[in-house]
Amino acid sequence: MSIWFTEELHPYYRKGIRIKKILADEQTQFQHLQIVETEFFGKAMILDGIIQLTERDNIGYHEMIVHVPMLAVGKPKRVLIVGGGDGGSLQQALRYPSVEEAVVCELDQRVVDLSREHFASFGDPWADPRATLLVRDAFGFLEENPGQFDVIISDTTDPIGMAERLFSDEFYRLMVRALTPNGAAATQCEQPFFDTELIKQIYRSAKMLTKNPAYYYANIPTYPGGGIGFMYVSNTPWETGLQTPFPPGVNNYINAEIHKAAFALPEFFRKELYG
Ligand code: SPD
Repeated sequence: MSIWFTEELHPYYRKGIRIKKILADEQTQFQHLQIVETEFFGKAMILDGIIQLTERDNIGYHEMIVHVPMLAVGKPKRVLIVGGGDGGSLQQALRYPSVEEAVVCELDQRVVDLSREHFASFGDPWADPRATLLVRDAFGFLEENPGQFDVIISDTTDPIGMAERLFSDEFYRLMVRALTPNGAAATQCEQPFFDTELIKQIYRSAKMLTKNPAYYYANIPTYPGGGIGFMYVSNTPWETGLQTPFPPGVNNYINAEIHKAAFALPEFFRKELYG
């Protein structure tokens, strides 16, 4: 079998990847979950018709969303991952010997189960005794845990349906409240071309809550527009992380130059965001 999977982001934009085989296809309690074998990108996870990750290009997403705030904090001890049930962010966070506990707050147990089955390259981070999985909504957990986490990673789906709340001012307020005073967060923050207004709203919110928020970007060919951005949210400037050595283990995307360059924005968008 050889078919094209097409993701239509807007009525004026769609992208496609060629698929060899459908490996899993189920309606969970929360969403339509598919795992497919693609022609070029290895296995891919698709949720409600939107590509979440592929074996070939997920590393840029996971390394950038995790290492930028972790390096800025230096020696983070407690890490919270909101969403992230596939385990990719958890794998990166656990590379830091300073981490004593990494909590993943994921709503859908099936995302965890099917990822463990199909994405062996994540190395089953769940087996690490420092990892805790909470199958629950993140809002309540954040409310119950003020000042508890050195790093928070919001590794979510797009702001559609149940994930929309994770892009709201209220979520950012609770997330910053759950950080330690010098803690740092990074959030999945969409695409400058397609989501300018949303990113501006999130930046405004982050700026009210912390001293040094900033937007940065990574190239992920299977995402719309070929990449995705992240909001760094912290009182600690992101540049602090440039002085911190990378944790043990292999980087496949981030290096010192990429770390710095990711914060350089194209002029049209820099003006929109920072004025
Ligand atoms: N447009 C798709 C964005 C997907 C972001 N979430 C990826 C989850 C990987 N852990």
